[in-house]
Amino acid sequence: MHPAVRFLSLALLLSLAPALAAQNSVQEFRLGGVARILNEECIRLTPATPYVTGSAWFQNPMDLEYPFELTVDLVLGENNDLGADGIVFVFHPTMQTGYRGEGMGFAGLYPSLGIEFDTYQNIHLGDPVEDHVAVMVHGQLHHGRSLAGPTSVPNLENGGKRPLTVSWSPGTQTLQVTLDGELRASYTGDIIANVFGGNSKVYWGATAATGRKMNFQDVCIRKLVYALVD
Ligand SMILES: [Ca+2]
Ligand SMILES: [Ca+2]
Repeated sequence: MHPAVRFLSLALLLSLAPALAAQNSVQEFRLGGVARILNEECIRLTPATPYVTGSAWFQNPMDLEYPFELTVDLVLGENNDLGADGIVFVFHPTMQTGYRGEGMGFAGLYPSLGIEFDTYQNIHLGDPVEDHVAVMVHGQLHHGRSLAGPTSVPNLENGGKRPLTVSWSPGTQTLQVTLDGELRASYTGDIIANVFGGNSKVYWGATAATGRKMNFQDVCIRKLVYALVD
């Protein structure tokens, strides 16, 4: 879309509904790699081209001392047999993009916590044959090091929007991952101390990549509930 058209339509939207001005928009994300704004709700992390990587990071850091509930839609493309590689929902101290292919833009990010939505079986990483969800640390893709999962899920690559809610309760130290209305992964532990070495302020975002096989892969903003911190 032409930038002027996007500006006009957003301005029109805000004039019609002033309350929406407080909501979050795709403009608040810093894009890396091949990621591009698709429309007012969605960022295309990767197009369906081989060997690319993309990332979208929310520009303000999150403080894990406070609870949050982040709801987005994931779109994992429409190539099932020939599709790859998937999207990772990531927490990391800086806004970087990791390695492509099986790395899904997450590999190499240290320290980090990532929730993967993996659409391609890499046998040497312990991937199940089905699309799957897992909680990973430090950009390590092998499931022998996963904090939770892998949990097999029905085919993710049907072109549709998959609602994802990631929530964190510092009181119970529980991270929960709900996809398509089903709780698919849960991890309880001291993420601040054990993953981030005592640093509670991290950025969050989504990364994705393709390899020899490919898919377009998008993240769309739904509802972000978090504490405003300095
Ligand atoms: Ca994989
Ligand atoms: Ca699939």
